[in-house]
Amino acid sequence: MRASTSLIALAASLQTASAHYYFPHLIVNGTKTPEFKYVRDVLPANSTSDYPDPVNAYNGKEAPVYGAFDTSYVTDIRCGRSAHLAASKTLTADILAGSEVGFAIKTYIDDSYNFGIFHPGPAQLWLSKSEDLSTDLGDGEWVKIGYQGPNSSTTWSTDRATELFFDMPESTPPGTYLLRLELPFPIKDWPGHSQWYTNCAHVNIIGSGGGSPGPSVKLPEAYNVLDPGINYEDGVDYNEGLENYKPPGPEVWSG
Ligand SMILES: [Cu+2]
Repeated sequence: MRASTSLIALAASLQTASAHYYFPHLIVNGTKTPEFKYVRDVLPANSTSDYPDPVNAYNGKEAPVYGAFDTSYVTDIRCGRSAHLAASKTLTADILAGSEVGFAIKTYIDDSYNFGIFHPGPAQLWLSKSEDLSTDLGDGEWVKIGYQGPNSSTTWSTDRATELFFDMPESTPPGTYLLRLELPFPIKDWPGHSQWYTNCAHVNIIGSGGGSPGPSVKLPEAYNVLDPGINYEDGVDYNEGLENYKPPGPEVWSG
């Protein structure tokens, strides 16, 4: 009994320390594409000096970026840690407007430590039109095109998911875009410590267009540490009052 109890405790601590996650696989036409082929590669947290959690022994690519939107590493919130450095080597995937597009998870060690998305929170998908993906810093206009929030007052639709799927709006104007997946892990009464799991793919949208995507915002300027979607308001918490949860950012444009 004793051994199994400590094994459970060990598993729980590993889960907390090491089983963070990232989303290096774009899913197009039902096919999971190779790691960081169409998604911008990111730097591991232990490669940067300003990472605010030096006690975490597992500071790889899966480690979150923290939502202190006023610091020097703030651009990491857009596409992941130093992802702009990988812009020129990231390939661009063709996506048919109106089709389903997805992202698949990866965790730090291997799939036996894959607990899926275990930090409760929403998933949001964003597009930013890009003239040149190889140099784009993500500092243009962003439009939210997808949202997966709570599915009851106590649970999240993203809970334990290993793949997330969205519809690319049918009237999206054709062209090249940054496609950004974002999973904030909101926090309560600890501004600046929300955790952000974000990755960006390079995509070329094909279709007849005709839509006018909007409203658009700049990221992370559209965010505030005290936004109730990031820092829970009274009555809302990880697993309660979720019927009142409002995600950060503008409303979804669905084409
Ligand atoms: Cu965590």
